Amino acid sequence: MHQNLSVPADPDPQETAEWVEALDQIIDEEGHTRAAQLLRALVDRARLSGVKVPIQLNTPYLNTIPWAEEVEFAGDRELERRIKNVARWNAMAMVHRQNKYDKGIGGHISTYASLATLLEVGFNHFFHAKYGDQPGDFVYFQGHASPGVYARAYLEGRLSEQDLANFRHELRDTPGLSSYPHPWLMPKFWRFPTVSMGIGPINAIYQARFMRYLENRGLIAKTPRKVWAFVGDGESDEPESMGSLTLGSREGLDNLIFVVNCNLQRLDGPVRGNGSIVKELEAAYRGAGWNVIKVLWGGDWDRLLDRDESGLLARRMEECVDGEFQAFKAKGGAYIRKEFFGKYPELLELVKDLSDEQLGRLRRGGHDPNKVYNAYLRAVAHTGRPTVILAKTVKGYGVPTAESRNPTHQEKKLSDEAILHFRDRFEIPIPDEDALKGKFYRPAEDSPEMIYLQQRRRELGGYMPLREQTSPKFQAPGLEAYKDSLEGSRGREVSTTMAFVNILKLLLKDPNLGKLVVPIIPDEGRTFGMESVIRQVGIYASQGQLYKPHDMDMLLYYREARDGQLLEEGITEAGSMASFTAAGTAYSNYKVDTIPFFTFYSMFGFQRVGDMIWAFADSRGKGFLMGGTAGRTTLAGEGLQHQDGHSLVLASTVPTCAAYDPAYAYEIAVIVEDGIRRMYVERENRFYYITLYNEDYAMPAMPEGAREGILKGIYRFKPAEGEAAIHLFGSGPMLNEAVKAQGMLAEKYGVAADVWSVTSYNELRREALAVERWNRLHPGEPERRPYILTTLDGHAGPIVAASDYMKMVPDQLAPWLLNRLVSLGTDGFGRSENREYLRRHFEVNAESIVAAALSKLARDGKFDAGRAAAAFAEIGVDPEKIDAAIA
Ligand SMILES: Cc1ncc(C[n+]2csc(CCOP(=O)(O)OP(=O)(O)O)c2C)c(N)n1
Ligand SMILES: [Mg+2]
Repeated sequence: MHQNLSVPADPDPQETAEWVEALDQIIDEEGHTRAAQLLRALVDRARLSGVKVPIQLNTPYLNTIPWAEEVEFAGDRELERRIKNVARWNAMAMVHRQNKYDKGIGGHISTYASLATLLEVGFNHFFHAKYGDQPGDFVYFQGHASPGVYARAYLEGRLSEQDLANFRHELRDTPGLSSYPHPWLMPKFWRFPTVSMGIGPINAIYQARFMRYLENRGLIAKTPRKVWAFVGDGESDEPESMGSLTLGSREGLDNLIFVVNCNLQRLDGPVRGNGSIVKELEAAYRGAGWNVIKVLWGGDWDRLLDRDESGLLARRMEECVDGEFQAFKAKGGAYIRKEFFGKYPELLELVKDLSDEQLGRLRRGGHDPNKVYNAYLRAVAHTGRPTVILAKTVKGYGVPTAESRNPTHQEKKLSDEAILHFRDRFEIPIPDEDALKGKFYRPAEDSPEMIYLQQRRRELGGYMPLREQTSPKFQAPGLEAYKDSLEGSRGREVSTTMAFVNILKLLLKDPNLGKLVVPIIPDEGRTFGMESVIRQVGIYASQGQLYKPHDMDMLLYYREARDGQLLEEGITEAGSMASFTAAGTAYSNYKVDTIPFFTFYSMFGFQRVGDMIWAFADSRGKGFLMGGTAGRTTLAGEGLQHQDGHSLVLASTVPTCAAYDPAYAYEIAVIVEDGIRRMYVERENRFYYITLYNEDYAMPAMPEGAREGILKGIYRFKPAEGEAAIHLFGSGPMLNEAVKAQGMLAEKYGVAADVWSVTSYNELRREALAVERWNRLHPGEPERRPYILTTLDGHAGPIVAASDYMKMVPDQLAPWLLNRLVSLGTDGFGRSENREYLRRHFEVNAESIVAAALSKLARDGKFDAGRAAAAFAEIGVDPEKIDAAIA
C-alpha cells in the first residue's frame, strides 16, 4: 500500500541506474545500516525541499527475518512435532465425534489446524505461567481455536478424556467443556473471553497498558511479562481489532505481541481474494507505529529463494493475490507448478527437481516452527513498541477434504476416508476402528514426548491457560464513612453526579482502598464535574507531563503524572470499557483488587459497547459502571442521540449486572458501600450499573431504616398524611415529580398518596422471579412472597410508576402487581428541549403523574370520571396530544 503519487515515466534511466548502482555499492561495502542512514538523510532533505516523497509502508512479500539471521531452534523439533500432531488429532477428534453423535452441536476444526504451530511454539518456549512469584504472560486465544487449547491441556493431564468427550455438552451428569473461552463457564481455566470477534484484540491492548499502569503506580512488580493476542485475519476487519492500535505505539507497549493468523480465509471465503491481507495489515500496523514481523514462507522456500538469481521468485510471490494463494493450496502441486511457477520459464526450471507432491508441501511460514520461533524471539526482545507477527498459514491444514477450501470453516465432521488420511498424515498410532470413532490418543506418561512436554511447562512456570481464584485482602469502609452523603445537602442543590463525585473523592482518600480505586473517563470529566478528581489524583501518563499546562497557576489544573490514578481515555467508550475490563478483572489476573469506576454518557454505554460489557460479565468482572447524564428528559437540550431512556432495559439483560436508578446522594452511598463489600469482601461475581443525573436539587437526609429497601430496590420515601388511596413510585429525578404530584393530589383533589423511591426495578424483578421459581418447583410447600409484595403489605390501591426510562422498566413488576400498576416512561426518541417541555412531552412530569393517578382511580370507581377530565384541563394535560412513543 503506498500513497498514490503519480510520478511521470523515467526520463533518464541512465542517471537512475547510476544512483541505484551507488546504493548497491554502499550496501555491499558498508552494509544495510549505513545504506539506511544515507537514504534517511536523503529523504529528510527531499522532504524539507518540498519533494513529495512517496510513503512506502510495505516491505517485500518475504519473511522479515532473513534466513541468514535466524538462530537455531532451541527445542527438540521432532518431539515437538509429535506433540503437535497429537494435539491436532485430539482437537479434530473432539469436534468430529461430537458432531457424529450429536448432529449440529458444532465446533471448529480448520482454525486450530492453521494455528497449531503458532500456539505450540508458544506453549513450549514462550508462554510463562509465572515470573517468580509474579503473574506470568497473558494469552488471548483465538476463541474458536479452543479445541486445540483443550487438546493440549488433555495431554498435560489437566483435562480428562471425559471432559473432551463432553466438549459442548456442558449440562450432562459429567459436564464437559464450553464451546469457547468463557471464564464464567470454566473459571479455573479461561481468563479472557475472545470469541466475539474484535473484543480480544482491543482488550489485549488495554490490558498491556493497564499492566504498565499498575507497574508505574507501584501496585505490581515490574517483570518481563507479555500480553499475547492471537487474532484472525478475518477478525481484523472488526473496528475493535484495529481501532486502538495507536495506543500501543503511543504508550510504547513492548509488553504486547499480536500474532495474526493469516490463513487468508474467514468464514465464507477469502479475506481479501483480490488483494493481500498481509500487505494490508503490514501497512496498517506499520503506519500505526508497530514493529511488524512477517512470517510468510517456510524453510523449504529459503533454498529456492537462494537459488533464484533472477529475483523472479520474489516477484511472483509479490504479484499473486490471496485468492490465487488459496487456490494453490486447495488444488495441490501440479496446479502450483503450472499456475505459480509456470508463469516464468526460469521458475519452472528452478523447481524441476521437485515432484508435484513436494511442491504441494512447500510450507507457509506459520507452519514452520523454526520461523515462528525466530519471530517470537524477536518479538519478545523488541523494545519501545508493540510487535505484530503476520504469520501466513493454511486454513484446515492437514484436513484433506478441507485444506484451503471455502467451506473449510464449517467442516465439523470428516468422512471415514478423510479421518484415516488425517491419522496417517499425523502418525497417530491407533487402529482404524478407533480412529473412525474419533477416539482420543494420549502417549504414555513416560514416553519421551510426554516427559518433554511436562518438562517444558515446568520450566515455564506451570500450565496455561489458568485462571486463578483469589481471596479478599482489604477492609472496605463502612457506611459511617459516607456520612456527608447520608446527611443530605442541607438545602443546597446538587446533582446525583456531583454527589457521586464526592463519594469517589472520599474513596480515593481512603487509607485502605484509596489506591485501588481506578476512575476511568472517556473525555467527559468536565461534563461530570470531575476537574477536582483530576487535580486530586492526576491523570495517568506513562511519560509524565512533558509540558507546562497553560492552566498551571489555577487550582484545578490539568495534571498528568506517571503515577496518576485516573484513566482519561479520550473519546473511546470501547477503549474505556477495555480498561474497565482490565481493572475489573485485576483481582484475578494480578491479584490486585482494583475497583474501577467508569463514568460515561449513559447513552454511549450499553447500546454502544454492549458486547464488551457482556464479555466483562463473562470475565467475572467487578466494578461500577456509572451512567452519567442519564434520563431522556433530565439531560436537557441534547436531543435524540444523547438522551438515554433505555440503558436500564439493556442493563437488565446482563445476568451479573445490578442496575440502580437512584434519586438521592444517600442512595448512591448505600449502593456503593454495599457493592464494594459484596464484590470485594464477599467475593460475589457481580458488578454495578448506576445512573447519574445532572439535575440539581436538594438532597434529603437518609430516612431511618431505608438501607435494606434501597438495596433491594424499593422503600417508602414519603408517606401520605392519613391512609393512602394510591401509591406513587418514582426513580431518579422523577422521584421529585412524584413528590410534587403527591402535594397536588392532596391539595387540589383530596387524594392521599404515598411516595416510594424505586431504586431498582431490575433487582426487584430478579428477586421476584427467583421466589416465583421456588414456588413453582415446590407446590406442596407454603408459598413464599417476593420482596415487592411483602413491602406493599398493608398498602392497597393502585400504583403510578414514573421514571426517566422506558415504561418497560417499571413494567418488569407487572406480573406481581397485576392491574394495580400504571407505568409512565420515556418511550420514543428524545428532543432538544428543556426539562419542563421534555417531561410534558413524555408525560412523566408531576402533572402527568396526577392525571394518571386520577384516571386510574376513576377507572377503579374510586374517583369521579368527569372530575378527572376537568382536572386534566386544570393542570394542562392534553388528552389528544401526540404519543411521545411514536413522535
Ligand atoms: C462479532 C462476531 N461476528 C461473527 C462471528 C462468527 N464467526 C466466528 S469465526 C468467524 C470467521 C473468523 O475468521 P478469521 O478471523 O479469519 O479466523 P480463522 O478461523 O480464519 O482463523 C466468524 C465470522 C463472531 N464469532 N463474532
Ligand atoms: Mg482467517
